[in-house]
Amino acid sequence: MKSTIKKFFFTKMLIGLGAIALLSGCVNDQSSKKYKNAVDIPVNQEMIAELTSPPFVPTPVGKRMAKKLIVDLEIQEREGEMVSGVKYIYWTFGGTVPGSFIRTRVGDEIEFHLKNHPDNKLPHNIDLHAVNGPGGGAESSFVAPGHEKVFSFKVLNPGLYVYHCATAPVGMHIANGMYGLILVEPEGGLAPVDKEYYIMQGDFYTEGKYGERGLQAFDMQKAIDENADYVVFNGHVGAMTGDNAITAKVGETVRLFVGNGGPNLVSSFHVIGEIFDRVHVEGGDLINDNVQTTMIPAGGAAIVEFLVDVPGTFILVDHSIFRAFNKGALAMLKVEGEENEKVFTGEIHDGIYLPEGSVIQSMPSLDRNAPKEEVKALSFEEKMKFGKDKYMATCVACHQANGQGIEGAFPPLANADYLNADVNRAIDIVLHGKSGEITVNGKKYNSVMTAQALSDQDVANVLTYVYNSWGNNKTDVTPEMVEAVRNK
Ligand code: HEC
Ligand SMILES: [Cu+2]
Repeated sequence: MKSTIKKFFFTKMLIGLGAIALLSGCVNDQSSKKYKNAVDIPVNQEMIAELTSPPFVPTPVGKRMAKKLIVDLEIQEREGEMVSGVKYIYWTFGGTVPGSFIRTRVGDEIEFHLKNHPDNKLPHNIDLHAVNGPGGGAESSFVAPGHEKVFSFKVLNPGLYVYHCATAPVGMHIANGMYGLILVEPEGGLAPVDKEYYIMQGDFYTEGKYGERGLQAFDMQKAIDENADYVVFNGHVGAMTGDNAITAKVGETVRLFVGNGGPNLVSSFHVIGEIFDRVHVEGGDLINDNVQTTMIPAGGAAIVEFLVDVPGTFILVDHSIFRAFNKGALAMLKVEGEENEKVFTGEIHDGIYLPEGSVIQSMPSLDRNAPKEEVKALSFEEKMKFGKDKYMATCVACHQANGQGIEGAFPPLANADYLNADVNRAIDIVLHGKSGEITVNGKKYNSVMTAQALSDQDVANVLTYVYNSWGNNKTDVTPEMVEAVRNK
């Protein structure tokens, strides 16, 4: 009797163990299924991807079979207008900010051609968040002006993904507009809607304040401080207002592909007078219904869908509201159709946020001459130490840790003939910036270094460090020398 019971339990245990083993086998299978399937989806034909400029998106993928999709994207560095009277040099994927919209499906094999226009000054690359692979493609796509790089990847995960440049200094490339969206449709496509649009937020940092006229250079310090002068949809103030507003008719369903390039700020995306019927949270599979404001992280996205019930002008904002009304994060959706007593009446004048009259323009930009620090005599060792700290905080992003620079973009400071030939010229460059063609160690550079907001003592320290490192000529730069150049 006893032994029978024992046997019974023993058998049960075995069955139990077997079941656990079976179950866990099953679970493993399940979790890897999606992934495996996408990898194994066959592609047979080739097709050139349709790319569109914001606010438009390519035609839906829907039910088409997986293909080899050729994406041809050209990087262009070009001048644009941030707001009327304010010029900015944008770095773009495809000539626009955000860059061209790419639309693909799970199972596609993308052959990506990244072209860097010969007139460009800098090398660039692309990191697509839709890629499973090192750097999201960044490592394989680093491309100098006048060159083209080709790499390919299998599209595995559905969703809405950000792409961006990841060339050092990464923050600067993103801040200049190098981001866009790539949509990966699931098997069978997305549910059809009447209108689809592409909108992407970005924050910009300029030497002048909001609205200060003229060509405005990128301001690294403001970017580091996350102190944005402009927060905009689609690259500049007013990109989607007035005549540029997106449109729909009463009763239509609208789908917005919303991205946030950053580089710094998180968006609280909201449409005044509308409720999002459906939000694909963070651009993924999770659906949230009846949402007022959805969070779009920097380097993230969301898909929002809603039916427009009444005519009117609907205002799209970052609900961090000073950004909307004082920094540009405002767009418009104009809905036409049957009048209705309960209409939302948007008595918004186009351009209320424009600089004319609405912004104090008399603010001076960073006054680099004003606060002259007390000149303390530092020992050579102290100058080297403080100089190195300053170098690592200020210059390293471009000239690199050992002063080697980046060929084609940032000239070397290590063993540099240009630097060693003329110390006053070097001081002048740090104080006032430098642009135009120069030749350093036999290689040509034609780019822009912005003026560095440093005190005379800091300039002396950092240059003493540079001159006494990496095989340079050991010049000891004093604050008096810097002051003399500053007063010239
Ligand atoms: C945002 C990128 C950037 C930063 C930051 C930067 N530079 Fe430069 N620098 C450049 C570029 C680009 C040039 C070449 C400009 C041109 O082509 O006319 C340059 C040129 C120079 C030159 C002359 C060329 C040479 O190789 O000797 C010196 C000297 C120099 N920088 C020093 C510095 C020092 C010191 C710092 C930090 C205090 C600094 N730079 C910070 C981008 C930068
Ligand atoms: Cu770039």
